[in-house]
Amino acid sequence: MQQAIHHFQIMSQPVTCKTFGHGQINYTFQIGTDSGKQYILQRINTHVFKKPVQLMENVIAVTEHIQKKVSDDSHSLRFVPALDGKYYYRDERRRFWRCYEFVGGFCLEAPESDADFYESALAFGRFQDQLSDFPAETLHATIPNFHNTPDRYRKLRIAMDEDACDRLQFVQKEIDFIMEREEEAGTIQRMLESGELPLRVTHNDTKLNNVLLDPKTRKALCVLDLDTVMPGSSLFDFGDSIRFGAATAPEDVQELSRMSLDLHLFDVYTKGFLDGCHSLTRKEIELLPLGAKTITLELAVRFLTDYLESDHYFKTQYPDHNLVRTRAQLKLVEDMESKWYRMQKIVKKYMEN
Ligand code: GN1
Ligand code: MG
Repeated sequence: MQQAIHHFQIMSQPVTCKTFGHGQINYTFQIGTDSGKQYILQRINTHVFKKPVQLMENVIAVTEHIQKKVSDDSHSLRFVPALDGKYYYRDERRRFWRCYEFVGGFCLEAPESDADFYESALAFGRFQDQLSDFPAETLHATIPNFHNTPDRYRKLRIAMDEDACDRLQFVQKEIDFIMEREEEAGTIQRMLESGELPLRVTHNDTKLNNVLLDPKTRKALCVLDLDTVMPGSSLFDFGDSIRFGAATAPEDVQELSRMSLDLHLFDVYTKGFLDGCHSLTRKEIELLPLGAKTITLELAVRFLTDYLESDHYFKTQYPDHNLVRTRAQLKLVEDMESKWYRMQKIVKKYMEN
């Protein structure tokens, strides 16, 4: 890694290097230099991201677009070119590196206050807003059909037909629940296809820990981890933050009575997201609750598919882990349904402001 940094156009001498953050996929290092300037050096996990050149094309196009819109350098990522001018360096072992300027800041694993959650909403809302005039169709789909919910149902049906490890017998209740909601679950995808909803640039990993916060003010600086940036619906970015951050229990909680939607946090996030993003259409705002419900149901479908296919996609810690996750997500869907009217009321409140 000390070798890799020398292949980037940094103007000063590297003097320190330590690991940075808690990323599960890429390998991330913070580099200090003799001028005081700091950099982040990352090695991309090419088992997960099989087309790293396309991935970097997406990331660079998106960050350059954002840079034109912000006045402060710390409000967007700034990648450093390699010596050959490309925004990556491939070492002799074909490992794939990239580098960006580090302006300081920290990330949180869980919100410590409403204000933290609000800041993450603001950051993801702004991200959506800054990219509202970006031609989404020019981006590569780094994972095709990632949030195509009907396609996720199709894959579940294949897994049911194959029933590779004889687990179908244990999940009839879950399958019934999922199938009863199939029609509604396809709504957003159908509206994207018909043009009723705009295709936008979406982040696809809108968890709190992907927001860089200012150490002094705790205000959001910018959004990190742009590896899954792809064309998609704003509703799913909103929805995934709710699914993860406004739930009262972890996504793999066993005790289902602990899992519900925290309406207060839903309110906080909705306000932040809309404060940050003024370019959503009326239809998109109206459908925010459906975004939260659909992405939660879709993830349940993905967990259940993986369970039936003997757990090859998501990392599992015990044999029924994916089934436990499925049930927790379905419980959250059920709870959203029971709070549907109140979710819509919250959204309406901000729509009229
Ligand atoms: C995966 O690895 P992580 O936690 O960033 C998954 C997401 C799921 C999430 C559920 C590329 O994300 O879509 O919501 O697990 N990412 C990919 O825990 O499949
Ligand atoms: Mg991630």
